[in-house]
Order: sequence, then C-alpha cells, then structure tokens
Amino acid sequence: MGLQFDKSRQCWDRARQVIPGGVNSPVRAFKNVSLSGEEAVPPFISSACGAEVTDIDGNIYLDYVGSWGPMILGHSAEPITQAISAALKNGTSFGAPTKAEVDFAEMLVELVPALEMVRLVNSGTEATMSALRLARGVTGRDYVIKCDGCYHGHSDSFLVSAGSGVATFGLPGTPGVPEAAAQLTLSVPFNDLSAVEQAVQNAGEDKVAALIVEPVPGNMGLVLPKPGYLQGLRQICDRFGIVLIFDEVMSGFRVSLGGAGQRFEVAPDMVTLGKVIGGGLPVGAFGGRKELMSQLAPSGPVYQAGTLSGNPLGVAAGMAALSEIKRLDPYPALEELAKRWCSGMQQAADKHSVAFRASCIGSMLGFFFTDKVVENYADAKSADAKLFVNFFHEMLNRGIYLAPSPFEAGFLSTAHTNEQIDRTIAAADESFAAIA
Ligand code: HOZ
Repeated sequence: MGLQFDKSRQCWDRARQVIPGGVNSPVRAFKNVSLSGEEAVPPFISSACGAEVTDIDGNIYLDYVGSWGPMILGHSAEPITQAISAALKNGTSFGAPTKAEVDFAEMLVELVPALEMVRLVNSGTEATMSALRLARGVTGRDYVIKCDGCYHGHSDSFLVSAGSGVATFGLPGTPGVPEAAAQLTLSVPFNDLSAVEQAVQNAGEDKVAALIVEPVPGNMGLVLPKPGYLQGLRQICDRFGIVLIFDEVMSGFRVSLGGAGQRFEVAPDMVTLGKVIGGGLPVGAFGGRKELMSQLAPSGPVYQAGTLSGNPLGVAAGMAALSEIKRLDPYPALEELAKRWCSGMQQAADKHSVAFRASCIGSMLGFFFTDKVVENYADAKSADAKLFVNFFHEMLNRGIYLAPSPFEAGFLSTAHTNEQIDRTIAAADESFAAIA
C-alpha cells in the first residue's frame, strides 16, 4: 500500500518558495494532518471528472471535498462546461449589465424563498461582508452576533472564533483585525439560544445590527441545528429588531433546493450564497427582503460594488448548474446516498469499537471521532484529533479523498454511486481496523 507522490512533492517544494504556505487558501494545506514532524504533501490535482479527482502523479481519488461544496453535479458536468464554452465565445467581461445576470437573479429569487432581491458578487466572503454592511447601514447599529466555529469568510468582522481554516490551524483569528472591529463581533455557542439573548443584553438591546449564522454549520465539521433553534433565532431577532442573516454558502442548494431556510421553514431577513451558485466558477450572492436590499447603492445609500460581479462566465456556469439541479431534483436520491454513507461508516466504526459519530443532511456529510453528539464548536474540538489524522491518511492511501481537517463537511454529488459509497465504507472498515 502507499501512493507515489513524487511529482506532487516536487511541486510542493516549488510552491512553498513562492506561495505562502504553498497554497492559495489555507484549508488546502495538509499541515494539520502531518503524521511525522514533516508537513504532509497535498496531492496536486490535474483534472477531475464525475466523482473523481486525479493528481499529477496519476493517482485517482474518490472525492468527498467537491471543491468545498459547489460540485453538486460532479466535476466537469457537461451542462456546465458547455455553458461556459458557449459564453466564452461572446467575451469574458463587460463591466456592464447583461440579460444573463437578470435571468440568473430571477432564478435565484424563484428558488430561494427568502430572496426578494439579490446582488451578485464573486465569493462567499464578499457576500457576507456586504450583507453585514447593509445590515449596519439600515439599522444604524454596529454589533454583529455570530456563532463559535461558524465561518463566514475572511473579512475582519467574522474571524473571531471562526471555523474552517482558522479552526483547522488553531489560529487566534484576530491578528491583522483592528481591535475596535473585533470588539463589535460577539461570538456565542451554536445551538444555545440563551447565549444569544445574553449577547444582546451585553451589547445593549438596540445595538446589534445583525445575527449571522450557518443554519447548518459545515465549517466546524457538520453540526445539525437542534429542533427549534433556528426558529428561536428568528424570534430573538424579531424582538430586538436584528437583521437575521443565514449564511448558506455551505448549506445552500445542499440541504434542499431552497436551502436551510426552506428545509427548516424559517425565513431569514437576508441570505448569503457562495461558490455553490457558480458551478465551480467564482460567484456569490447576497439578498433578502426588498425593503433592505433597496438600501444598496445606487438605489440607496449603502455602498457595495464589484467590476467582475455578474461576470458572464460565472453567470453562465451558475445558471447551467442551477437549471440542471432544478430539472433533475436530485435531493431525494442524494439524501438516500448520504444515509447509506452515514450508516455504513457508523457500522464500520462500531465494528472496530472506534468512538465515532457520522451524520448527514441533504448531500452534506460529517464525522467526528467522539462518542457524544456534537452540538457546537466546543464539542467538535473535544473529538479525537489524532485519530482523525490517522484515519485521513488510511483513507487517502485507499484512494478516498476527504477534507484534510476535522472542521470541514464532506459533500456528495449526483455523480457518486452506491458502488462508490460501498467502496468508501470498505476502505473505512480497513482504516478503522488499522487505527483502532
Ligand atoms: N468554506 C470553505 C471551507 N470550509 C472555504 C474554502 C477555503 O477557505 O478555501
């Protein structure tokens, strides 16, 4: 056993000379899954098709990262690649309105219940920072409440007690963030309504502009909201005039066609979306109630802008992806596949008496090396990190590509098959045996 990584290793050596940490986004590094003192080398990916990715050494992996979420239709899905090719012939950027972006905005408003108006941006980070700007602008308040372990991109306001890479590398989250900005962010445990009430009291009842939450967090591993939690957030926000923002960068089009707001029947004031609406190209969006969104420039005073926002290639890819997803309605099949993965993984762990908790919702997957139900970031951090690292490498060596961090969710696509899920479970069975 053991894959060859010679070419990836060579690339890694070059990358570290010219790119900080060798990667263009921290979560791609294998620093946190090093087995020995030496940093593990991430495979450098050369191509991807369906549910598989191939690295430059020719190793093929069954992929559960899915570019961190957007690949609902699998890699290189034909409707998307064709749409990009067709759009490419007409030019790559105009910096002017297009009919396609109107079609796309209409599609988003049709599919996501909380969206009455939407503005396109280029990433989830842009979406969340813009949504917060708007919430502050319309309320005239400064504080924002978020949850520990939730990740809303890398802008100043959201790095306090953040998930994803900040959690993976155990970073403080605030170097480079002015203290004055960090102080306006109040972070509370997920799934705890009384902590939110307390934070509102601490800030002052008329001081909190927004409460932002991943309704189904995927950036501290996958954590599910307790029954009534999201409804409780809605009630608190109503009581204190706080703008409720659902950050659906992870859960959007993953837990249902209309996202978590639709699945849990809670209407946020605003929704933020990211890569999942771009079919693999850099697209994001934020939107919500018309009365709020019309306060954005140029119809209102709150400024937000972007030369590449509504870029024709991104819009074409996103439109193709969402149209195909709407046409296929893959949600029941994806949920079945996820349940098959979840119960198979749990059984394999139980067989080897490994403390392990698998969970899933829609096409999102999660697992922790613990015997308790994980309800928040503190629970997630208490899971066995060493076992995760060993398991991760056992799986990678068997051709299963998982996120290199216990603080990330996994993703299924319509390209994954029952046979591939069963192969994953067989690999997990051997891996649990190896690490037990
Ligand atoms: N939200 C993504 C992972 N949880 C971010 C991906 C990245 O930071 O590159």
